[in-house]
Amino acid sequence: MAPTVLESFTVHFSFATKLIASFALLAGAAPAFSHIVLENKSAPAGSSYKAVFLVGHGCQGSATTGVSVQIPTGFLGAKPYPKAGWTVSAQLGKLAKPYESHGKQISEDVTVVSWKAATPGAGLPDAFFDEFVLRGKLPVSPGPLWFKVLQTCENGSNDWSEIPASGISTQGLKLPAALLEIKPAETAHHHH
Ligand SMILES: [Cu+2]
Repeated sequence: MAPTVLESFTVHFSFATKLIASFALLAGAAPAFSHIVLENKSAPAGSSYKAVFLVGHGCQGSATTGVSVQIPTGFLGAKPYPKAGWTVSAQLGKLAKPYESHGKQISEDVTVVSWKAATPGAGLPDAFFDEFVLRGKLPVSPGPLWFKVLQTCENGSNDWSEIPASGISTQGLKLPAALLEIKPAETAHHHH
């Protein structure tokens, strides 16, 4: 028996609403995907963390030739992941608050990690996407941790360093820093 008008209307209506919902989702997610953000946006306090910075576009269409990450206070022993075709550097700096590691007093640590396209033309075209990775130890206290990232391009640059005055929403910020939410150690597991 042919479906009644109501049945066929309901089918079409629910399909239409699903379509709109997925567009809204995609539209909502687009900025998050396109800015320089962290792949894993939350992690347990005090844990070892692999920071994967996703670079979704260049500077107004120009290819990315440099990515430089300011290591936030409290992120310890940062080590970059080398990348073929790029030179990588880890700049040491004096720590405001020295810490103890394996019985040794650490007063200097990595404060800036940079990747630079090794040859002209080796940059990341705007049409492509890539990841820049470093690893380190997270602070023991929960809360937001902001990574300021300077993206240099063949033409121009983007300084992803805006941090909201309060809270963690980057809504309305043009060049937000990359956010990592540090969760209290015991609760982190429930969010997988
Ligand atoms: Cu963007």
